[in-house]
Amino acid sequence: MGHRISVIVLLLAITGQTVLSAKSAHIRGISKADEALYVPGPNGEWACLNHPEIIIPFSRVNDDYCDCPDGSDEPGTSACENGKFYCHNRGHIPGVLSSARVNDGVCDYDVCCDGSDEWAGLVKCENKCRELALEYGKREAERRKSQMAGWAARAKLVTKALSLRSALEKELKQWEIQLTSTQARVTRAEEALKLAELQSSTRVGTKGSPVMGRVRARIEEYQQATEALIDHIRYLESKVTIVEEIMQKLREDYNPNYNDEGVKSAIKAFEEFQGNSLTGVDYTQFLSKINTEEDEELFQEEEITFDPDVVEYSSYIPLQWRLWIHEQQTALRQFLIEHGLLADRKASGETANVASARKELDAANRQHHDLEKKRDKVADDLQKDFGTDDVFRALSGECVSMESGDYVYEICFNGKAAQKPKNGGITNLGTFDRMEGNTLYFIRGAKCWSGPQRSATVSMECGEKNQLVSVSEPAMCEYLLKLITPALCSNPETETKKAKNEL
Ligand code: MAN
Repeated sequence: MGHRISVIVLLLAITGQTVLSAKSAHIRGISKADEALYVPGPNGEWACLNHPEIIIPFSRVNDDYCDCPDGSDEPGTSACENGKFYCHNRGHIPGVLSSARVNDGVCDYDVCCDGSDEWAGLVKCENKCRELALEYGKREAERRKSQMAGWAARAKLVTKALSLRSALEKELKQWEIQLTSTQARVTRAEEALKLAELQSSTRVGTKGSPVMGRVRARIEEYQQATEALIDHIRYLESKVTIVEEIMQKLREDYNPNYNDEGVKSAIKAFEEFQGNSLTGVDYTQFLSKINTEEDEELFQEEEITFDPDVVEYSSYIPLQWRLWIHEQQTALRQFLIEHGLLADRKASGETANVASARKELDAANRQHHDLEKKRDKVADDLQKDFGTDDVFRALSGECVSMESGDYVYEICFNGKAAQKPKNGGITNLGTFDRMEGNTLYFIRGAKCWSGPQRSATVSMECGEKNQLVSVSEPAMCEYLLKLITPALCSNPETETKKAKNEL
């Protein structure tokens, strides 16, 4: 190839034409903008564009020999593997071709409609830019038309999404209002139950309750201890009497002429003891009070009831206070029950009032929870990501399908994806899980025989109407679908402006 080009260059030189001129930088294979980069230095030198340390004579640009590692010295030939050839394609859109396709005997109209890539003459490539530009123009017009239609369809979806959202917001408000009244019903029912419990709590402590049993046992213990003490006192009294008699006898019989100091001081102390006027408590008066029969009668009482006047004090104080007192009582009772000091009355059954108050509270709670569920469902829906402008909310529940091979594939927005064999049946390809960018994910479908659960990924782009355009199964039971939808169309006007600004 290099040899062939050199011959052409030589021939052109002989005919008096200069291929490369240091002044007019008409370099083959570069854009007008890049011409400024291909100007020789004062001594006719030139530096590789991405390797300024490599300096070559400017005459070696496009000499069909690759000098620069970045291929920048050969934009118009195929000498550098990594070179790029720019075709101007006047009247159409310029293109950039890989150097290897320059002068390879093939007209690369897909990139160079002007045929400039085959300048060596191996093949004659006529300029097709006019014709291609016309086709392109038509296609572009169609694309734009469809983009406009898509954009208009999207606007309708956005309006629909907006009204769906506001309907949901209204519904949410309704649930909230109803919830305040069910909450009030619950509160009323709770208070009524507390009151009923309060009223029923005026009857406490039965004969058989543990506290009474314990009191009775303690009283018996005290009785026994008192009786034992009395026995002991009587024993000590008899001993004192014996000692007094001995001392009395000694006092009467002793011989005062004996100078026995021990006997004398004992007699003296005895006389002082006898002269002592201190008297003890008459414990015998308590003996009459220990009457076990009377105690027994006391315990015969079936129930101990509070004095109604005392209990009814509660009707004179505000309800909140009553409830507070009731709570304290309940807590105390609970404490006593837990410590085995009081029988748990629940087991013995509730009064009819308490039972019906409890029934009403249960019903109120049920109604409240049902409403809460409904409210949460709407609130969750409002929180969901339905894409920019909430647009996919409008498509929620809508299904799109296409035939492919033995199946019809179907996806339902915000619902399920399915594979329906033409000969009947349906295979679940997953339930909508999330939207990430322009992709929908359906997961946890029917289990694949000796494989994973089926799942489907739907990649989307703008289109006039919802349409599945392709389906594949890149891995077993993992499906990839392509969908066009107006939901993803953007405003063509803004697009054009953006494109113009970028240019
Ligand atoms: C069915 C279809 C196929 C899938 C196989 C796996 O035939 O769902 O798409 O590959 O099952 O066994």
